[in-house]
Amino acid sequence: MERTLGLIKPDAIAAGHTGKILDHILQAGFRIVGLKMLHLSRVQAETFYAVHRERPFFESLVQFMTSGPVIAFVLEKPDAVAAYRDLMGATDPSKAAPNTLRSLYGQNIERNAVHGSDSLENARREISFFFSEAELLALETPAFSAV
Ligand code: FUP
Repeated sequence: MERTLGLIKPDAIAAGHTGKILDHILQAGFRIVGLKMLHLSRVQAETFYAVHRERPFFESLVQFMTSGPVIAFVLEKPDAVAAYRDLMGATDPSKAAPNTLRSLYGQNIERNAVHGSDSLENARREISFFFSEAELLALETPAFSAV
């Protein structure tokens, strides 16, 4: 079993897509084990995207990510990191496969509706950025047979 960190970004929340995005994720078989809405501060957004600090789009990305609330969630499923990346689609919505979250709800490469961790190592870092252990459900254990 694996966990990954997802965000619904300010553009998708403002456009009223929150319910559809969460339903799409649940229908794809993910278990939501933590969920919260928060408005990122500039320092939080800069820290979250620190790996992109030197990129030309960094300032605009931070402005966008602090322009309204985000919804952060932790998803659980076998191979969750790769499975959720597949569900999201490519970074640029115009290049995302049909019926992916970014193709359905993204506007452009910056305002692309959702985030998902890109590796298991980043998933661990991003989950602990948003959630304490006490805010997450216990790991799902396989149902055991009565016989
Ligand atoms: P992804 O992992 O698909 O979210 O993509 P990246 O880590 O490459 O980029 C992180 C975020 O930076 C994207 F979600 C949106 C933003 N970005 C831009 O605004 N412009 C770009 O050219 C590339 C990324």
